[in-house]
Amino acid sequence: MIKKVHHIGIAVNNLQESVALFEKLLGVKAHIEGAPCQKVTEAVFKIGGGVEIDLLEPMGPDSTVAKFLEKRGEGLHHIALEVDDIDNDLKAMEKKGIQLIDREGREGVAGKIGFLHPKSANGVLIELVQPRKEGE
Ligand code: CMX
Repeated sequence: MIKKVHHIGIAVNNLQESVALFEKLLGVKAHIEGAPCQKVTEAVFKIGGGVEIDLLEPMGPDSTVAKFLEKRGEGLHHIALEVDDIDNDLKAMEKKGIQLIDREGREGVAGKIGFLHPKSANGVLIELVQPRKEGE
C-alpha cells in the first residue's frame, strides 16, 4: 500500500554546483552519500514531512542516470513512493497492468526498492521504497 512520497530524484551534471543551488533554494543542508548499487552519488535534502529531495550525479558513463542526462538533460528523474510490503506491492501493480522494471524488491540505500516503467506512468519513472527498519 502506498503511504506517502518518500523522495523526488533529480538528475544533475555537477553535484557540487547543484548542492549549492538547492541549499540556497530549500534552506537546508544536504547529506552526501554514494549509492554504488545505482551507480550514483546522491545529495539528500530532508525537506520536512518525511520527504526528501535527492540530487543524483552519475558515478560513470555506464550509470542509467548518465544515459538519462545525455538523452534528456538535467531535471526530474523519478518519484519514489513509500510502501509497506514491496514484493506484494509490485505484484499488485503488475496485476493492475503496470509494466515493472523489477519484479521484486532489491537492496537500495534507503531499504528495498523496485521500479515501475515510465512507459506505464505517462513518462514518469516511479520507484517503490520499503524503508529499512531501525537496526536492519
Ligand atoms: N524518466 C522518464 N523516462 C525515462 C527515464 C526516466 N528516468 N529514463 C529513461 N526514460 C525513457 C527514455 O527517454 C526512453 O524513452 P523513448 O523510448 O521515448 O526514447 C525510454 O525510457 C527508454 O530509455 P533508454 O534510455 O533506452 O533506457 P533503458 O530502456 O535502457 O532504461 C529504464 C530505462 C527506465 C528502464 C532504466 O533507466 C532503469 O532501469 N531505471 C531504474 C533504475 C534507476 O533509474 N536508477 C537510478 C538511481 C535511482 C535512485 O538513486 O534512487
